[in-house]
Amino acid sequence: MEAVTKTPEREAFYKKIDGENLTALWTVMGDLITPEPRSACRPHLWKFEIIRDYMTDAGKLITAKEAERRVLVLENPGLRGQSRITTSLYAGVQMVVPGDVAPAHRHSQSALRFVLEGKGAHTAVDGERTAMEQGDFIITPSMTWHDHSNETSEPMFWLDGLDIPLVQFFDCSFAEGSNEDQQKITKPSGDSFARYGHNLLPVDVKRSSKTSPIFSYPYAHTREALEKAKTREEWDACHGLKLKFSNPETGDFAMPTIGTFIQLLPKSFTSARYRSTDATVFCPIEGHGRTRIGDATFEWGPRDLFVVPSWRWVTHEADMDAVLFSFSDRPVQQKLDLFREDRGNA
Ligand code: 1HN
Repeated sequence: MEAVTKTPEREAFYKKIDGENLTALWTVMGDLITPEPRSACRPHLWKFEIIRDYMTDAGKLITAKEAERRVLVLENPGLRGQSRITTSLYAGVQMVVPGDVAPAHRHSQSALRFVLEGKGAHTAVDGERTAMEQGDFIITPSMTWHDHSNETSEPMFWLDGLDIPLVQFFDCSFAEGSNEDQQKITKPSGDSFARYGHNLLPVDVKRSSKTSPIFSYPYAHTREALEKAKTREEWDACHGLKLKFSNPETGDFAMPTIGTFIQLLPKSFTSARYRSTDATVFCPIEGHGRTRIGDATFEWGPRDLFVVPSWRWVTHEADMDAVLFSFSDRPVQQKLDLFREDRGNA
């Protein structure tokens, strides 16, 4: 869309209507309706080792209880001050040290955890406690009570992903704290997986939640699925082998607002270029490699975090078998008929 020429009469008119909270569409239309996504979100990589060191400093400054959540927010360099890693999503790295209790609360924002380091700390969701291990993907559905604790002797680190900017956009944030630091445990550990994790569903029970009834997807299972699939050597040119975490009740994404994925890039694989409208946060958990985003190249290893903005060309390269967790707002875009992808010619 062409920019409209300025004339003194037009400028005077704009100034006059401005006082009445009016704007002439023809002065702003080109910024509203762009031929392609034009995002302020920038590609970026955070080294886990650097975050880990700062988190250790944070551990000396504040307890999880006082902080409520001891988290360093990953702020996209193009979106500073907004607690956003992409335009629609929030990400942070959380540390829970031995003896910590991150007190129970609940909110309308949905959260995911992807465990980066440590073994055996617990999160409780909706009356069920689960032990966390590296590579586990754990869901905290909207409005479910959740608290975290660490009774082990090692600090625990995980990636938090939340739909905070989406909820902010729709102005539907609700939150409350609890009088009890830790919620009452009403179900045995592993209950949600035992009920829903075996390709069987209760025949007559209708749940109303759009979030998967499984709240922990243990890495042991995820890794096995990838390893079994690897023997088939059916590599996708753009993604290697990429799977989505799914809700067994619907076959849809595990969470209504955030799509979560796990991906194996085999040793020496270089992907064909790919772009999509869902800006994506990646977290490698095994292996080393590099990702090219537009004309920037990011070298990554286990637990590093990087972000690919909407509609930027991406290629991945793995030096050894690599496993990458990722998440984006794809479920929302697909439901609104907005999602678009481009596989180059692959
Ligand atoms: C939250 O509830 C958690 O429960 C982590 O661990 C990060 C960031 C903003 C708002 C709520 C958690 C959060 C959060």
